[in-house]
Amino acid sequence: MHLYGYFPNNNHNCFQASIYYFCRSYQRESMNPQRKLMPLDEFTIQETRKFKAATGELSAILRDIGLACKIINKQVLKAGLVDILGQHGATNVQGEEQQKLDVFADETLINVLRSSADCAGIASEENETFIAFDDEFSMNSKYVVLFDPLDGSSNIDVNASIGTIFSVYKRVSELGKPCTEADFLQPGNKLMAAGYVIYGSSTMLVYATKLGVNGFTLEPSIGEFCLSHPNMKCSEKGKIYSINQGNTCKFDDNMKAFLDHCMEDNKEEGRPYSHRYIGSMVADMHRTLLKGGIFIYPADKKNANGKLRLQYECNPMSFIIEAAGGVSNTGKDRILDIQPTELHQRVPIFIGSKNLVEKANSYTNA
Ligand code: AHM
Repeated sequence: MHLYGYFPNNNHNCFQASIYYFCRSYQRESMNPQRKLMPLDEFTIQETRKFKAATGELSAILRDIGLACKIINKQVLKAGLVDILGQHGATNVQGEEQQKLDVFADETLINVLRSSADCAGIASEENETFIAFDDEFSMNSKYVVLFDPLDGSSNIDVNASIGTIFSVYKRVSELGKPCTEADFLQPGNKLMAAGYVIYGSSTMLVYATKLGVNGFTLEPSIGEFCLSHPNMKCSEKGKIYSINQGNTCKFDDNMKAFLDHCMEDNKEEGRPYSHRYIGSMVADMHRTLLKGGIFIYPADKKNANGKLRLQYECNPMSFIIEAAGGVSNTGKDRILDIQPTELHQRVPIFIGSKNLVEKANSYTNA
């Protein structure tokens, strides 16, 4: 197309022409009243209408989580500018150093959910025990929320993507009373919804229910998460493996044999596979969901149960990946069928495209 024709005088250079053309088309798009943006809230309300008995409480919780994550996002974006980076000085229940943004994210989610009328209590990776909200509205709420407020926080200082992971259970304790630990120790197969927010080159909220997985990109000009990735599917056949390969010396022989398989030259099977590892589960899982592949955090000689937490990381991600057609297990057992016995328990995880998880399992179960 000859862009010069768009200008009153024909002596602009190509760069100016591209900018002009971009602005014109952006203006046309954004001012077009026919253009339909589907905000998160509207989408969840429409989904709720598919169930006769639905009360809208789950939609309200997703809206609250979305709101808290927009506040966290604002702070994550500012992190390089203000003195908010670095260690907070305290350690969490896993003995890890907390960073200031972890604390901010944790408090933001707790405060937003506490003041909403739809959440009976929360459990957070950053806190030793759960919190039961004891006001009248909360005690009559059906749902509890679990979250890892800022996963992959060691990546904050290097400006790599980090995220918030959340999950929602229907409580099993009596309504009208404070929620109990049993509400938070339910297996993943009882989840009502789970999702994550990735704070990356754009900010996205991805959440799953049994109806499927949908992704929403934060549109900064209106401050809304808008549907951008409807009905997400995890490819059945992946070609990317994601693991902290620096730990190989601690892996058992079966695990090492699977890694050798990934690195082997085999043209018919498209190997060697590509290796990608950010060290931020949300970022590694987001890529796995969009492009296929396998993410592994296995048991090793030092950690018999791996590193990642069942309730805050593995269950929500497994629920999302299974809802998108993928597979998730410990190398042997389905993650979602594990009965948790404690709030902060860890499990090994093999998660992603069917072909790769099954192949890895053929090694781990050999
Ligand atoms: P965090 O809770 O301290 O952020 O740790 C969780 C993170 C995950 O996001 C990531 O997959 C994993 O730890 C990386 O661990 P490693 O550095 O051992 O590879």
